[in-house]
Amino acid sequence: MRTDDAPLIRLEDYRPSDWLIDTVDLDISLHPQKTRVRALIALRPNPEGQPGAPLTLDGDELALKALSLDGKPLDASAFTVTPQALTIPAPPPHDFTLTIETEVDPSANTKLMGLYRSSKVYCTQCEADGFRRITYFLDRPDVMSVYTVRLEAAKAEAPVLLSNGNLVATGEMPGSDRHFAVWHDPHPKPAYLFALVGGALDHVRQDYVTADGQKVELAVYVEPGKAGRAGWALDSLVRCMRWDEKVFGRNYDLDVFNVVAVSDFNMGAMENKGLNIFNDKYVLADPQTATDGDYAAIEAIIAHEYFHNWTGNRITCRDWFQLCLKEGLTVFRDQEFSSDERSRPVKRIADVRTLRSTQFSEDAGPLAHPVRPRAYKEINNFYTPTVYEKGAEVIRMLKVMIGDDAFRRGMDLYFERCDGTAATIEEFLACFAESSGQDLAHFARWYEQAGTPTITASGRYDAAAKRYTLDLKQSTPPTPGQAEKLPVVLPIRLGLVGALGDLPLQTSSNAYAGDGLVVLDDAALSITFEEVTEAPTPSLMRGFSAPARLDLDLPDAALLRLFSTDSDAFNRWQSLQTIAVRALVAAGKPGSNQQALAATAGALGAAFDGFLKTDALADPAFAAQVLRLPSPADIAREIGRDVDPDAVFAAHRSLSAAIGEALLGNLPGLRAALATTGPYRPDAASAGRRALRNELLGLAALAEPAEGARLCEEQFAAADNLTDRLAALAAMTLVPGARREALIDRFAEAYAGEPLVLDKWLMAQALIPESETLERVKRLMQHPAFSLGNPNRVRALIGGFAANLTQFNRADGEGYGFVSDIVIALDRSNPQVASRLLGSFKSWRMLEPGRRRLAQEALGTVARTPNLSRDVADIAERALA
Ligand code: 0A1
Ligand code: ZN
Repeated sequence: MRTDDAPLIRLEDYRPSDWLIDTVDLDISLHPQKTRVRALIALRPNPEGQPGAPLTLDGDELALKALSLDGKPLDASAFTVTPQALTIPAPPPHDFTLTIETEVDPSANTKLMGLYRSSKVYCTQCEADGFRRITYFLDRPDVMSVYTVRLEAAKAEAPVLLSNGNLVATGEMPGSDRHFAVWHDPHPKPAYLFALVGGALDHVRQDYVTADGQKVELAVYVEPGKAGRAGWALDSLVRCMRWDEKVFGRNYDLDVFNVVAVSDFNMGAMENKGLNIFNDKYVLADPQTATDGDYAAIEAIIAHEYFHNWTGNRITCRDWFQLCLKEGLTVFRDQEFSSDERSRPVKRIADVRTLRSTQFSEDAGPLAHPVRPRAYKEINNFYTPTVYEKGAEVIRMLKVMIGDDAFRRGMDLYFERCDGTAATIEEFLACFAESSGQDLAHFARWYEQAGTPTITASGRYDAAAKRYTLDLKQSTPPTPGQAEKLPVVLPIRLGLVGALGDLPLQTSSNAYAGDGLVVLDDAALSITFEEVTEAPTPSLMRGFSAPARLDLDLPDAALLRLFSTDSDAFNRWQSLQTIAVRALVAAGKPGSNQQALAATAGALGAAFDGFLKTDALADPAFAAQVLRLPSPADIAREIGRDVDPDAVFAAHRSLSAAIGEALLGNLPGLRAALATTGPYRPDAASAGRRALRNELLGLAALAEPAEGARLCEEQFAAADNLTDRLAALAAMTLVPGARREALIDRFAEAYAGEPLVLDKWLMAQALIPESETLERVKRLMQHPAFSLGNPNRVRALIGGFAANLTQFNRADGEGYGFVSDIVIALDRSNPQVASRLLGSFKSWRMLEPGRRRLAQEALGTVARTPNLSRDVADIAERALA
């Protein structure tokens, strides 16, 4: 179906289901091409639905083999069936059962939705609407059922058989090579949380006792031979389970918790009840095949999926418009977990970088949508940075607004009141209104209104009266379908910084909530602080207290002062970023004066140099963040219109190289001091040392290419871990020439047979900012390490290229043509991966006219392709609207 024909699904049209399904008994006989599914479902009229309504069950590419009602075959005249739906126009007006037999071909399933095979392992992905590819069902999250699942398979092919809940029986099938396992999940759940796994898998396991004394068997299943790489995921699981007990009072609720890693997966991972299925990229780790970043991501995603057990599974979503109810909240929870396990300021900085690069850019383009969208054609296109990351920011603001205690009481109330239900944002917010006594009606606008607000601030000091007045304004630019914007509630954490640190804050303004918090909930606000004994420097939006842009015109000297004196680590980091952004925005506009950039390079170089000589070694992870400039894509987004990516890149390059030069004298000594000793350890402190050391390597490669290349070779040869080897490769990609090509080849030899490592190798090459890169990427598509059939390979090579600011946006349009051709080809086998790739065009409107026209043409070519999936057609249509 073309998207123009696809119905627009609206939040306001929500109606409860006319029918409910209390229990589901699945009997699934696994076979590579002919898997038989028998579903016995117990239906009941919903007292909240329409009495006597027909029954329509969802399907997707299904083949019905048999159907009976209350055990008796149903006459063909009593129902209609297509691959998409099974309808009984006049069902009995009371409870009844249906037994539905379907046959599915998991080997032919390239969409990786429903039941499919990944490297011979049977697995499922049912969120958002994949269950209907297994059997006809009421595939909507507010229909919650108790599942009993019998799995049967050839013993040799699938010695391991897993499903949700607890294992209740296993056995052999007499006289055959087959065996079975029966799983029962006592917790009612929506179909999207159903899962099964069957295959030859190794595992690591550990016993766990919950805070309330329940014994749980934990296990992580991986491909044969990879159990040695599953330990970190298991260790992370144990830590996040303890953390959820301690911080949110949440205990686990089944006898087993299984995690399975598969190599073909559309997303990161999935929170199926008691049986989380993961992209193996977010499970497998050892020092030789995973970087520090991978270790941190595994820890975070294991936690994310585990935390869904309460925020998502025990309490699920009424409908898909409420997606942020589980996703924003669960991202918030995993961010907090990582902050507690690692460094809170460094985690915050990393998260804000991600938010700005992914969500702010989404909000600024044609795909912008509210945290809770009002309408969609294809829900799979709404697993976005806005729903996830901005959704988490909204929870974070809520906590700041009502305070830690009321937040925890609100969460407790939510768990108590909504447990076992499919809930809404309104029900969630009501718990916090109650726990805090605050009216959250205005705050709720964050869920409805798209776009990134800008806070414009300016300050005035009256020395005679010892008064400091801050004028604050907010505005939000229009987004598709929302031309007019209203003010949102902006919690602004702030301090007034004097020569010796923070000055006391004294004001009679109602907007001051105490504890350094000002709430801007109107279009404008003036707030005066009294008894301010010296001219202060304002430090606003401490900890990035709202997902907004700040427009505050502080001179470089004041920002440099904040860098050395601010008590807020986030704003120390932000101060130097602001200096860099401002200079790069000015220098990145075509025909701009490069003189100012040289002055900034001098100032930043001196600040970095001084910092590195004094306190950088005390917190190398923070220092690495300080040294890492905003990316060229960040600068392009800040410029916002008529962007020439080459000009932005050139400015960025020249600033980075100049800063590198200013640091050269320091480099050898610092790199030596930062070297880690002893065997590789993935902890945050060791990772921080490597991060700073490798940041310096990148600057060296830019400042002094020949010496930088030598350092890369030396580091590559000496390293005992992937983090340092990959950093050497990445730094070397900045230095064109034979030595680079030699290192690229050495890397491929060293990691032949390691697909996840070769993904990084593919991506490093796809990101080379040179005009030969497109040819290189085309060549790499022929490399045995690449396959269009595997989402990780596609994201690494093609997704990497699409993230290459200058090469994707080549002035001749070849980058757009290449990516759009792949989107069209991929759409036939895997629409979800294709549509995500097409999302790379989301910032096309900010480009200069030449590129804008070429990008628009490429999007038009996609949009006009016959038989597009709903996923791709929807993105193309909205991107062009
Ligand atoms: N709920 C998962 C994300 C997810 C969504 C859709 C998927 O199907 C293709 C897979 C995973 C999470 O938040 O982790
Ligand atoms: Zn999630």
